[in-house]
Amino acid sequence: MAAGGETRRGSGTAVVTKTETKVKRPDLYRVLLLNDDYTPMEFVIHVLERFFNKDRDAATRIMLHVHNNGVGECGVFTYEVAETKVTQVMDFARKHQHPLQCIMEKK
Ligand code: TYC
Repeated sequence: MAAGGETRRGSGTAVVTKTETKVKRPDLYRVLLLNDDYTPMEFVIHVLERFFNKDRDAATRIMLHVHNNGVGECGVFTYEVAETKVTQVMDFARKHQHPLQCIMEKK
């Protein structure tokens, strides 16, 4: 019982109420990078290091996976964090005039 209340009654009895505590796991979203023919491999590795905190090895593996398979996962986040990552990557790619695409999808 997380919270309760007691209502006194005239006859000396009481009604005890209970508030249920429900755990709600947040919805999770995958952030994905899409392959294209023009964005330099080195730029994609840098994006993965800078915005997804990957070390050089992990960043290189993910970049090559995207290059070879067309799409790959950078990380899994709650909605607001995923949205922020997508915006950061898209702004950074646009600033450097690369066509790199970053999207999110519900898990
Ligand atoms: N295919 C790109 C190239 O050959 C590299 C690349 C990898 C681009 C991953 C985008 O999400 C990407 N230069």
